[in-house]
Amino acid sequence: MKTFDTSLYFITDSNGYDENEFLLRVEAALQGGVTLLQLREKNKSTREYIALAEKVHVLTKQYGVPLIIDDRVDVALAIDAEGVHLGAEDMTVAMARKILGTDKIIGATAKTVPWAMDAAAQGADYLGVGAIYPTTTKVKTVLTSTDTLQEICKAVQIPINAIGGLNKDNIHVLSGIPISGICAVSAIMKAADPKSAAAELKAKAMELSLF
Ligand code: TZP
Ligand code: MG
Repeated sequence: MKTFDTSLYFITDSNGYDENEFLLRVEAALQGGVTLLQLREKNKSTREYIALAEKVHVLTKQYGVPLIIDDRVDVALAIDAEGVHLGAEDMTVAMARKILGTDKIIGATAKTVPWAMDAAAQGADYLGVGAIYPTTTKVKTVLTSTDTLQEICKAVQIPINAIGGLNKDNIHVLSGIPISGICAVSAIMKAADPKSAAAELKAKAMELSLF
């Protein structure tokens, strides 16, 4: 049975950390209450991606948090991750669904209403919409307005998460938009203490009744 909670969706970035420090930060974030975790690696070989994913999966399973693999359906299958996240340059959602079946979580990136509707029609389980703010994370993206985010929420029925430059001091701009959660890389990954950063971000979202 596929159950997932996108409310505090932590996306990792291992750049600048040795493996031990990276895994410690991932575990701290899990202790801080992240509800969904994406392993996002852009420069690793397939074998390295799988090796790291296996280690991260051991941790996520301990905390009962589903693990989503960025870009790579094969890596997700190889380690029996709970899902995959696909962008415009990745395999289509429909093709991934055919390969992964109905039990795996498939997320997609969407920056416009037509794009969101198309991903939902192809069988996506959730959408990441942004970047809401400029981001310091290495990514090919453009800004998405909160108006567009609002329109996407109206247009599709699957959970929608906001992403891009989000932190506890700016998520108030999302108030009143029926998102299901927020995605964060730097606000958690690069925090002095990822555990408290995750917990504080969650507390702020709750205080603002964002979802
Ligand atoms: N897609 C749109 S913005 C982004 C991705 C992967 C990066 C978000 O990172 P941060 O550090 O939370 O701004
Ligand atoms: Mg991608």
